Amino acid sequence: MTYTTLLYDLTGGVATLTLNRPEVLNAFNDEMAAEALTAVKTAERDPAVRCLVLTGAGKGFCAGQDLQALRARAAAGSFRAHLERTYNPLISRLRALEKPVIAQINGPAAGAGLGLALACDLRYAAAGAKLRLAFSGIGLAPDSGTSFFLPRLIGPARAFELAATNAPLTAERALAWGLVNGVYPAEELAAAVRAVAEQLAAAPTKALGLTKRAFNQAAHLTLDEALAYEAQLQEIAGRTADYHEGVAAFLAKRPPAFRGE
Ligand code: T3D
Repeated sequence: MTYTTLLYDLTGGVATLTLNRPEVLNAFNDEMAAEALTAVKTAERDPAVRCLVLTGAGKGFCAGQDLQALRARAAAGSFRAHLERTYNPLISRLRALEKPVIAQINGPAAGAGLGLALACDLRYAAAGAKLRLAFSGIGLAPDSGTSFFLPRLIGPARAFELAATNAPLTAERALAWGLVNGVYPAEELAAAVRAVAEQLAAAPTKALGLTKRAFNQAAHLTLDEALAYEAQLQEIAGRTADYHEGVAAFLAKRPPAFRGE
């Protein structure tokens, strides 16, 4: 598959999707949204992919919707139709992807770009990187899953404050609030993320996928429902080759060699 607005690399079980419109801080046009969805589906289908990293080319992670493109289509179509065609399937597919997904936030993340990062399982940011909801800055309401993820991650009061004031959230404060998992000097970020990604790519992929499924479901289950669902998922995990390898390795006092099967 050839992409024009992003780069896609697969090395050592880690797929890296790099948004590649650096002149606009990797803001989304429709083509990039479509290509990002294709790349996520490719990572989903390819058994060689055992971890996915999302990042941006140049100085930014992703500045959200390209505002030039937004203005150009303002007369033509509804927001609703656009969101249903672009960001909604992307965010939804990313969240449902049963492999670990890491956001490598190398610079500003705003609007739908922040939504993209929030839909990932782990977030690591460059020191000084700024996160901004951005929607109220242009008179819009939150979309791209930000209204779902942000209050759950940092609480409704902090989330509303960010949404209403459009204040930037620094990577350092995001770390203190539990929104990102780590902050590194910009020049060390890629190596730090790569180390985590390689560790996850060597993990029992199916078990991690089921972990995501469990966490996603648990958000709207009662305890008893969650317990029943866990038992159901464990039945699936217990039939994987990696489960047998994990137990065998433990008993043989050797490190497990998980194959993601
Ligand atoms: O139906 C629908 O599509 C609705 C969907 C909405 C989803 C959304 O994402 S809405 C939110 C859209 N995004 C924004 O409003 C963010 C706008 N950008 C910013 O607020 C700032 O650029 C940042 C906080 C992201 C970064 O600030 P800073 O100071 O680091 O960079 P900058 O100088 O503002 O931007 C650098 C360049 O990127 C600049 O171009 P230039 O002057 O060098 O030629 C700037 O215009 C361009 N740029 C940044 N963001 C966008 C953009 N160009 C187009 N669209 C952008 N979103």
